[in-house]
Amino acid sequence: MTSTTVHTFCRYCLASCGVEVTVEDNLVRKIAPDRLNPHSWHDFCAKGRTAAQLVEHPRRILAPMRRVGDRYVEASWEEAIADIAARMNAAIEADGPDAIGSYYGNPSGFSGSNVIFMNAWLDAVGTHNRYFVGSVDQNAMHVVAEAMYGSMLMAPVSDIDNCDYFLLVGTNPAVSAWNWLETVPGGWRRALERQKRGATLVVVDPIRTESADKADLHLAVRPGQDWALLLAMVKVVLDEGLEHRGDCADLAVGVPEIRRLAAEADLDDLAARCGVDRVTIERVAREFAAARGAMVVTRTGVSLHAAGTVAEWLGHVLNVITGRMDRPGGRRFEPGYVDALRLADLAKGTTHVSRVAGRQMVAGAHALAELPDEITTPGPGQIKALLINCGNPVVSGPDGAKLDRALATLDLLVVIDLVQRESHRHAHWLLPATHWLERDDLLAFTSSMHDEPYVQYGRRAVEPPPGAREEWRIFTDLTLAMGRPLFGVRGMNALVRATRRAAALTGRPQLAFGPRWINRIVVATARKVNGRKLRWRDVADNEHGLVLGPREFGHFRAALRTPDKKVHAAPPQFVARARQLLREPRPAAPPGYPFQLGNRRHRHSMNSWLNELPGLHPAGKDNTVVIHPDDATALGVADGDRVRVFSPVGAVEVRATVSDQPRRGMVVLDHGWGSRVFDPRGGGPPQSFGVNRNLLVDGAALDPLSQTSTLSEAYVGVQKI
Ligand SMILES: Nc1nc2c(c(=O)[nH]1)N[C@H]1C(S)=C(S)[C@@H](COP(=O)(O)OP(=O)(O)OC[C@H]3O[C@@H](n4cnc5c(=O)[nH]c(N)nc54)[C@H](O)[C@@H]3O)O[C@H]1N2
Ligand SMILES: Nc1nc2c(c(=O)[nH]1)N[C@H]1C(S)=C(S)[C@@H](COP(=O)(O)OP(=O)(O)OC[C@H]3O[C@@H](n4cnc5c(=O)[nH]c(N)nc54)[C@H](O)[C@@H]3O)O[C@H]1N2
Ligand code: SF4
Ligand SMILES: [Mo]
Repeated sequence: MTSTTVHTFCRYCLASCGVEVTVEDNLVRKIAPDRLNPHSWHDFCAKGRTAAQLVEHPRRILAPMRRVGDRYVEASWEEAIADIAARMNAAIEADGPDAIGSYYGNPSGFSGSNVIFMNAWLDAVGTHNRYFVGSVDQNAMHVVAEAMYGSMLMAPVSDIDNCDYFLLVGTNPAVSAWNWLETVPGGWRRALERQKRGATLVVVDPIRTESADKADLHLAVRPGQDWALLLAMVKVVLDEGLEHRGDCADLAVGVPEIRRLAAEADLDDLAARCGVDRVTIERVAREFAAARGAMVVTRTGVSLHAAGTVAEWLGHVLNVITGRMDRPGGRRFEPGYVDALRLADLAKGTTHVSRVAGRQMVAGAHALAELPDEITTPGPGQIKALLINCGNPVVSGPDGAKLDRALATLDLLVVIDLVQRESHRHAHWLLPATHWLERDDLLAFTSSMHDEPYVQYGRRAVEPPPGAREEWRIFTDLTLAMGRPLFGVRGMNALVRATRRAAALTGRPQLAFGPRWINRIVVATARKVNGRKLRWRDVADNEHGLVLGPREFGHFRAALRTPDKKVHAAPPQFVARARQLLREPRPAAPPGYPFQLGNRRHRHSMNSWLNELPGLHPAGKDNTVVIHPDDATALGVADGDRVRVFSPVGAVEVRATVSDQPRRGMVVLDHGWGSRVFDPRGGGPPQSFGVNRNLLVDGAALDPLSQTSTLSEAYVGVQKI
């Protein structure tokens, strides 16, 4: 038996841990951290260690499967592509390109070729009905970056090793690792090392999380009210003259508008809104401004709220006015080897107002919350066929029951995934994808999110099952079969066919047009890093990955995409929304629904898609509703009791855990559970663990600026069963 070792990186989350995979006879025997990886193995976790369990999932889809009545039968790829192409073309001929919709989820971001070729197909079709995970995740960051820095992809990267004051708002890096829209390998460990050397860690979270437990100060903010907390801190900084004069005058425009806004706000009112006392707010603001290196980091705990964009914005404002941009210990701009901002500029052309809700796209897509009505509302532009690529929106998005009902009415639902999950139950076609262990990837477009200039070519460790295909191939074949020009560029299909013929004639499959071509072009046109031009050989020869040079400062200003090359500190739409929030009464629970529904991640969960695996959550495969002891007493609920959690749109029954981790007045139910895993090959009963807490969230409630669903501030009631 031959045993080989492959060095690659885990593509479950953006921590991108370098891994060493031991393979015997095309089977993964072991996955360990790759300690020779110079950048990214330090967050290595059980999800990466057990990654082969998804590869060998007993319910994995191994060939295209077509729905026949209430069963699925295997079909060839030729049949699948021909049928899907014909049905999509018929829908387009009858109703126009918007009859085709697509939703792509988080894992698509971990395959460069998936995203590129999916867009090639979308542009070929010409549909505006594009939906993606951003509206249940990071849209607020895109909206803020676009308005302040001129590019939705201009994500500032944390310079942890020089930081003296961490203000972490709505993030739990002890569990989630320091990632998403930035990759700071070992970020949490590095922050704790700084803390040992005297840095202060402040964690703002309504739950006393694993991260809050380690903090010097935990501010148990009222959910959804970070905007008030951050505005109060901005106010203290400006009122007390603690701002960075140089940056306020020279790097940024709009600081006078912020000053006016802050002057209109009252510190006691803001403190009452966010539930953090005024003295503490003043102290933190002063310490933050005085620290040599400091950063505010905001993430999903901020964004999944109605005021998410305003809070996200004010976090950036606090960094800007205290001189934290592009300075040691603050937030850098990492140019990476690919100019991702230029590519994002190219995508700016895609704008569209949605048919039913009448909203503009955000980050090139419409809000997931709009999808059900776009499927069920008759008229020109109604979605008749939908493709789900790497997504589970019934579980990850709001009011999954409504989306589920809508999906059932489609003429055609096509799913590309490894297994059939909750959102896929009405699928007409299930198309089997490959796992990252079976696929080569160059994640070029996230190169400016790494906290040092870095490149690694993610190699496959094992060959995929013969019936599985990479998404890029599926999208290319579908586009060719539909007879529409790949990338929307005339002549592309002829080129693809010619290269495929050449590949067949010469017996060299790599000649066929595909991601290899794109990767070579990306590397050939890469920008110089550290004065050095990247060559393909550098990428190919360094299986552990390659750090291209030291972290550099001084790229931020030149990279700004605003016309005047300044940070726009006070985009008028944000200021106006903040004024509106200031005028609104303090939020109160509606009658009958006294609790705010919080959310956490678990180290061993990846959104909705690994919980069922045997190696993860061995102690108990479900989620429980966590209730503060005082609230539990008032409800007559004891630890372990079964309770009903209900909202105006749904109800779930779960076990209660009594714990003083959450704030009083909130209950916590982890997302990602309650997603059935079906058995299209064996026909066995669906497996399901835990409950889908997003069934309780009303899809109509959105942050108006980013169209993000308010997944972390729904109001619910709790009853003992
Ligand atoms: N209440 C609440 N809801 C949330 C969140 C929250 O914090 N609270 N978090 C939100 C966030 S941050 C996110 S990112 C979303 C996630 O939302 P989604 O991206 O919609 O859903 P996932 O649960 O990530 O499901 C991903 C699917 O992709 C499949 N998959 C995995 N790898 C591949 C692959 O390589 N190819 C293909 N074709 N399929 C693959 C998996 O099997 C799974 O079915 O959920 C959001 N929802
Ligand atoms: N183990 C694991 N790691 C992951 C993922 C995973 O599913 N599992 N998902 C990956 C993905 S897709 C993403 S986007 C990132 C997300 O990374 P993070 O944004 O750090 O995600 P969470 O761990 O959910 O932390 C969010 C925190 O916000 C808090 N919160 C909720 N509401 C509020 C509020 O109103 N104000 C404040 N201040 N805090 C609030 C929650 O209690 C929670 O502790 O993690 C990535 N890493
Ligand atoms: S899932 Fe775990 S091993 Fe994989 S990249 Fe994320 S932190 Fe690393
Ligand atoms: Mo996410």
